[in-house]
Amino acid sequence: MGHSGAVWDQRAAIEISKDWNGIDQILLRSPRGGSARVSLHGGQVISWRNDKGEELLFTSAKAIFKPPKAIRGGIPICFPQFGNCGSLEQHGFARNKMWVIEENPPPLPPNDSNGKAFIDLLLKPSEEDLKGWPHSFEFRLRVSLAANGDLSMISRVRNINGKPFTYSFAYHTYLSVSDISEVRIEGLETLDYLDNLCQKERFTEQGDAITFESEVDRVYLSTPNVIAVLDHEKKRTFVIKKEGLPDVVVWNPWDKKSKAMADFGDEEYKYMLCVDGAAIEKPITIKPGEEWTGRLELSVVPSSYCSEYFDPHQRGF
Ligand code: TA6
Repeated sequence: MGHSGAVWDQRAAIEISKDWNGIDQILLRSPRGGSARVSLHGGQVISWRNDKGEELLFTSAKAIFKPPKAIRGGIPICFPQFGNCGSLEQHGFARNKMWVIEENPPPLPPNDSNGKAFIDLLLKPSEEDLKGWPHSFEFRLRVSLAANGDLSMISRVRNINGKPFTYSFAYHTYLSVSDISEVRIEGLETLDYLDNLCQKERFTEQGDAITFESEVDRVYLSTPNVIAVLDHEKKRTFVIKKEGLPDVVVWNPWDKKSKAMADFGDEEYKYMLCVDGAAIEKPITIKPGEEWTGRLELSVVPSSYCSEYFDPHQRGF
């Protein structure tokens, strides 16, 4: 069972229930009314609501809630690959597997528990899985909700004494926005990116904030650990803080691709934007006994459209 290192009642902070497929979901509550919901299917965060109960993550109205297909939305965990072809699924298998709750995982620093409602999940490869990806790993995921409503995800991938293995990773974060044509991203200016619409060719971003007028599918490289996504209409900014995740995927399918996805509404591109903390350009290699950690923290702050106070080079955590 998860824990709450806060003063509020643990029972009120964490609830386990089953979805319509009989799969366990964990609801984390903050004392001010915020919440986050995690499914054991894929270890996927499927909802993150603010104190007013407003949903902050996008989930398609046409999402298929049928394992093993990952639910289109929320924050799928993409591991051990992102976007490659080959024998594995495009974004790896972790988001299509059943995870389990781990009662007593190896400890994290106290700051990762104090004042938070959290749940610890674990994914280990089955014999079948090892046939497809012959590496013995333990993937621990802590999802936590702070008293102020901030959502944190901490991934720890350990190499269980096999041989060294290499993987890519992304928190495939579907943000809910009010109108994509009035959204801007700050913090990626002047960086190089790989453009998935041009055979992953490398380009350099221009000098001001990124805005959206057409399909975008890019991996920004060597990015700062703080990125801001400003939603003009809602006058709110998503602040994405990360550690161990050098790259940022930015994806909006726009109209043509939206129509081509069965589990995505034709107009839904207007109301979502994927901004993923990731490790893609330089895949991660861990030796036997080593453990990698990738952290993501999402918060929402009120904002004016041009956030003059945003400093992308401030420390992430
Ligand atoms: O770069 C993001 C991306 O790879 C896009 O090309 C698109 O495929 C998107 O992820 C969605 O992937 P999914 O597997 O969630 O349908």
